[in-house]
Amino acid sequence: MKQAVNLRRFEPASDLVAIAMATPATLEKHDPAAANVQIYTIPPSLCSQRVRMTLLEKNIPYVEHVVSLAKGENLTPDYLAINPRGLVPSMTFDDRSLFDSATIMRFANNWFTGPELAPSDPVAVAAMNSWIDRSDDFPVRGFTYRSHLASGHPDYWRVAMHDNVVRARELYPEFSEVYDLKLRDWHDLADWLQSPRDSQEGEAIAEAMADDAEAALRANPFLVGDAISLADISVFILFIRLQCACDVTLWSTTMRPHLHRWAETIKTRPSYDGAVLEPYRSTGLVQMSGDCWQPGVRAA
Ligand SMILES: N[C@@H](CCC(=O)N[C@@H](CS)C(=O)NCC(=O)O)C(=O)O
Repeated sequence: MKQAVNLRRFEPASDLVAIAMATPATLEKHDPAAANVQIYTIPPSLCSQRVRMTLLEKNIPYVEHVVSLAKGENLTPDYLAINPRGLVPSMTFDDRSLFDSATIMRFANNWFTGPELAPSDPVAVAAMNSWIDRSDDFPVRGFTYRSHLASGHPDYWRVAMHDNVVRARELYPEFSEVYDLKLRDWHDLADWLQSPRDSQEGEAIAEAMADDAEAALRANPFLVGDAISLADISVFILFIRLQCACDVTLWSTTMRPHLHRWAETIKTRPSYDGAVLEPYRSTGLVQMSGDCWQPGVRAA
């Protein structure tokens, strides 16, 4: 049976991916200041938030390029040379490029000097990787898009993920394979939105993850130990999106108190402001509501 190709889970074999997946303690580290790190993002993208938060936690200086999905900049041959699936985020450093947020996070932690964001115990490393994979597999786009449609804001998504792709397919037929993959992905998302069962399943997965996180945080200050790791960054960025922007309440002062304490602690870190709030503020894409943010309407 032919295996379905997943647009968003794509890690071609390469030396950089191998470094990303290696056990951190065994690797020689490099000075990020000499590496000319550049990232390609869109401010509200959850995967971009994860990468920014990782780089900020590692004190890695970077230049950020905002890729306009509205203008289809992610679909041009130039961008496809950096990210063959036309997705954000991507990272370039020295003369190399790398994509997929989890791979970038792992690579940045393994390759560059700066605070260590992975535990040293191999069992805890496996637990960290499992948290990263679980947050990667979560159908967050469906939740975000559903909330976006409910907000009454213009439907930027259809333009970015359908109309622009159809146009790009006419302009650059040599890339039709990836555009077809993207159009199929768009139809899968549309089907998800029509399926109350899929969204109920998604909510059940979120609840199960939150229960597991509560148990882990009862035992330790962070998900896999005493210090913040890539697991916390991955899960926090997902949970804060669900909690603040998608009406999926995972914690409160009375519900899952350890998760609540953990989330409030991470919100005080400068990397949260730098990775999530500031990019929203600077593009007019955030509205504060209580101590939480809500995506706002895109500035004209
Ligand atoms: N597994 C990929 C997923 C990347 C992804 O889905 N990026 C979204 C933004 S969060 C995107 O580029 N969407 C535009 C599109 O689908 O064309 C990662 O973690 O980097």
